Amino acid sequence: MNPTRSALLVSPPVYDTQYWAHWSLPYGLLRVAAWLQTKGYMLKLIDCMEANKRRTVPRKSRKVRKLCSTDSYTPDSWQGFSVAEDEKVEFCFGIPPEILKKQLKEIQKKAREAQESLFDIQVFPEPDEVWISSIMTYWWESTRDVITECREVFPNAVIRVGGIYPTLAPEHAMENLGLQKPLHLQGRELDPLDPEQQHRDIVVSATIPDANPLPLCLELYQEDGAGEPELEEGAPRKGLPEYTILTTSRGCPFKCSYCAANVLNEGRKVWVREYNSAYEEVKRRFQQGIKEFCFYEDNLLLGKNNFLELIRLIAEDPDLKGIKLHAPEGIEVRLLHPHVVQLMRKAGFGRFYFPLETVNANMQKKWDRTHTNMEKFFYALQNTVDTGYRLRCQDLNCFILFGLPDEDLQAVYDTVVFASSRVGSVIPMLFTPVPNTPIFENYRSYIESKGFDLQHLNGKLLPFLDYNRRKYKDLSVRDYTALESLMWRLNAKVRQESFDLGGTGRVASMFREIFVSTDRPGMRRSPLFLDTPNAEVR
Ligand code: B12
Repeated sequence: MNPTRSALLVSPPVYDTQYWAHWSLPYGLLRVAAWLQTKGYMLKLIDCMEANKRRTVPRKSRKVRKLCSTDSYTPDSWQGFSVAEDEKVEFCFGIPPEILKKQLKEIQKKAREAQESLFDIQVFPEPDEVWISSIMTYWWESTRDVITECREVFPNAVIRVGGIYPTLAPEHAMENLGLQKPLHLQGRELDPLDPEQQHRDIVVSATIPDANPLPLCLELYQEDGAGEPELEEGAPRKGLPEYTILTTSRGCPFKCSYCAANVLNEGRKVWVREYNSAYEEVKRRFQQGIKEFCFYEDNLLLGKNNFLELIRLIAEDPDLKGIKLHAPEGIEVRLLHPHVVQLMRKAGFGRFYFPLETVNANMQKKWDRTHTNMEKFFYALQNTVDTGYRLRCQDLNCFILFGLPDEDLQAVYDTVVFASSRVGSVIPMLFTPVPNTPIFENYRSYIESKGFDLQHLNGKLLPFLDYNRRKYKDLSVRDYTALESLMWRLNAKVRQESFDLGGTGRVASMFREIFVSTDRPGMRRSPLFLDTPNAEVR
């Protein structure tokens, strides 16, 4: 018989130039927690990215990174410091490692006090294991720093690292995280009760199949408030987050050249979570005061019938009145048929995000986006408008992808102008090359020639700027800043009701200046250097 094991779960901070904390629950780890509970584990969570009521996280300047480069430095003082045009400040978002260390020591102190106490008090002990979820590959350094701190405070604990980074770059994780002779296992091979595994550090790739259908263990946030009455009517029970994440399907049969879905899910198969179990989770959480549910999936509508059954149950349930559903990841336009959109509206989806990405058919083809085209985009748009979503408001939004190697900058401008004339907001997505994807492999020699490690391959650091200079000789950071700025200016129409291209307003004249002043978009004369407004930044 195995004695009860204890595991400390950690969601690391994020080192990045920007972070969007609106939906940042570590839902993979919370699902793993539910699974470990079925194995009898005693658990404690430290979520370094836990957001406040305004859904933001604290940030602290960390270093200055030069764009498209491996160079970085820390200024003597941040007071009055401003970056050069080709630099960005990298922040530590969330709880920084040095504060985490204090929290770990506090856990240790309480555990030791409890051990020495004559009374039998239930306190989380010094953990046997530390389980760390690691998401973006270019955030790997904070995982390393969390491991360093955990190791220092709990030298006897073994460490498990899982999530997207260890799935897409397992060799990198094995070598760079400071683990001790780690095992590398697939999620399906992981057995927490196996004595052999219990004594080793482990890097885990891919998902843990038995964990995937489980509800998130949000109770780990409740430690100090569990069982207390509700604070105000309808508010989540003390300690519970205001929203939760649902994953009702995984995987995608398509193989867009920049996407890692096939690697994350070990192939092109689509897995669905049975709709009744998701419905039960929604009902239970709603009764506890959680009103917002966000779907994070590889391709939401692929498990169509299952998804439709779930939202039909939600739409028809009078007890779920007032529920808000979100899908901030982008929905495949091909599958947005009229009955699907109608049901989604009835169930509580307030906004749509279309992954338009580009209007250029050649680029679509080059990225192997075989399942989408402009006709399908118009189809989805029409269906949402017919269902009552408003065209010119933030009801309908589009992602635009740019910063890719060999991109056609004219096509990016065309896409921005086109999308902005059709939907409420255009959301700039600076391209991030993801290890283990076809695009990454195609440009590997350039990436290696620059000496880039994973942290340099963050889209916001423009890793392909130098590459694209082969085509646009005088391309500069300024051109990308201008492009992003243009998108925000065009989005201003959502807040200011309308944007008249021929108007005398600042946005309109800036816009004309760009288009009139250049015959190609890698233009030099852009004056668009205003602060970007506080909007969604991905
Ligand atoms: C949610 C999401 C987003 C959100 C992020 C929200 C946020 N605030 O963090 C939004 C929409 C903003 C977003 C944006 C982007 N994203 Co994104 N996104 C995702 C998505 C759908 C889920 C990520 C996530 O949190 N997963 C949680 C995981 C870990 O949970 P899980 O799968 O249930 O976990 C299982 C296993 O991993 C394992 N496990 C998990 N943790 C642990 C821990 C231990 C110890 C163990 C043993 C096991 C384990 O067990 C679990 C149960 O089986 C993934 C695709 C995907 N399917 O994962 C893409 C993905 C991570 N995104 C990606 C990209 C490229 C981007 C963008 C950079 C797009 C761009 N511009 O090019 C942007 C930039 C984001 C940024 N802030 O820098 C890429 C990869 C990026 C990378 N290099 O790592 C992915 C993989 C998409 C893809 N298919 O290629 N994204």
